[in-house]
Amino acid sequence: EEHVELTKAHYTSRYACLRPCPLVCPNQQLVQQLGIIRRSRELEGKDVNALSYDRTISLLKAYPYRLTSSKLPEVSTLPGIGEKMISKISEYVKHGRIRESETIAASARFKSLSEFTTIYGIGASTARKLFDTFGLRTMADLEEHYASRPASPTHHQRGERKLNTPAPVLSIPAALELRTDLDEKIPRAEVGLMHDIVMAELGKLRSGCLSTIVGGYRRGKAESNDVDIVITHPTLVSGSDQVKGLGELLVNRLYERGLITHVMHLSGFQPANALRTSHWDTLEKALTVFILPPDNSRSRRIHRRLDLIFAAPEAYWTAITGWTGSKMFERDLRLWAKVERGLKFDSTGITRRRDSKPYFPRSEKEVFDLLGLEWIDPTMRNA
Ligand code: DCP
Ligand code: MG
Repeated sequence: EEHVELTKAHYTSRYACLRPCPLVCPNQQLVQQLGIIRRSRELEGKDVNALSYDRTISLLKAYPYRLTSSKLPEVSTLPGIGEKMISKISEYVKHGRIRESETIAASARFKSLSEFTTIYGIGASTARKLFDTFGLRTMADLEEHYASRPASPTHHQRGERKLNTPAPVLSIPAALELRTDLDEKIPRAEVGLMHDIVMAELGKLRSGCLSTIVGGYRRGKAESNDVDIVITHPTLVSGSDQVKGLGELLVNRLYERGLITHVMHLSGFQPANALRTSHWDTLEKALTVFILPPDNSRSRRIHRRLDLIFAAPEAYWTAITGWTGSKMFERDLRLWAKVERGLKFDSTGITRRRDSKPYFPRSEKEVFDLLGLEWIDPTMRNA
């Protein structure tokens, strides 16, 4: 792999996919404080403002120097950092804290909304409704609320085509029951173990499958919130239902073996309200709850979130690139491809916009080459 010398052109680029960015940056504390404001904007439904915090945070994460007052002029010239952001950053540089972040973090509303949205199936708008309309404040309130009403499908499930699996759908009450498990981060070793167990089961159904663990794990995170695995087989015919078939076969096998306990979503279904820029693509995927097999060495078995993404061989490398993240890296990868290269990038492939000519990269390096991007190692895609 080629080594990229970091220059000013890298960290001042307007595209996150041109900015090598480590997991932990020299201004981590500032990034964390701005992250609280960003999260609050998101919880309050102010998505446009949340995105401008996202962009600022992403630029700061790639900024390679510790921020002091002498660096403020340079930071002010970073692309897309507006005056409001500069004043927050200056406040931090001067006082070591941001007043608004502290106020938000201490507010009861922020605490409740943050807690509610940790439950799978409860998004920001549902959380606000639970807080404002139903007056709920705590997890105990939430439990009582959902105990007294029939399990209604979460918004991902509405309108979805029928799941071809007997695995139960994870309802909000079920997600509430599993919350202490699902809140727990997954250490790298367990991510690897989960992958090996899943692939061993798949190997019994079909030999010769290929897989890559993607998401935060691939970017080097010490612990993950879920496990994301991209899977293909060299003989799968794209456009047929072979890819979906392989996915259902695996999910049903894992369910029969007691390794998958719930499924949230299966198939290439796209929620009607999915943002154009979100990671929803038309790849076949199964969003599931997984549990390791009983083992004498483990005193407690923890339910884990497991996402399985199935791709035809032509889409394998774009699926890997598209699911490695970070979110901002992916967002700007699509934007770069479109604006600067006249190409459409998503996890299912690369096409030329003017005539829809498809490209079939055979490695991740080829994905970068096709998009005209300098190679960035996955561990430096934490923009
Ligand atoms: N993704 C995306 N856009 C989104 C959400 C996800 O492009 N809105 C892509 C990039 C992510 C990958 O999918 O890295 C996996 O998403 P996760 O939510 O699993 O996030 P991570 O794996 O990065 O972190 P973690 O699972 O530890 O929270
Ligand atoms: Mg993940």
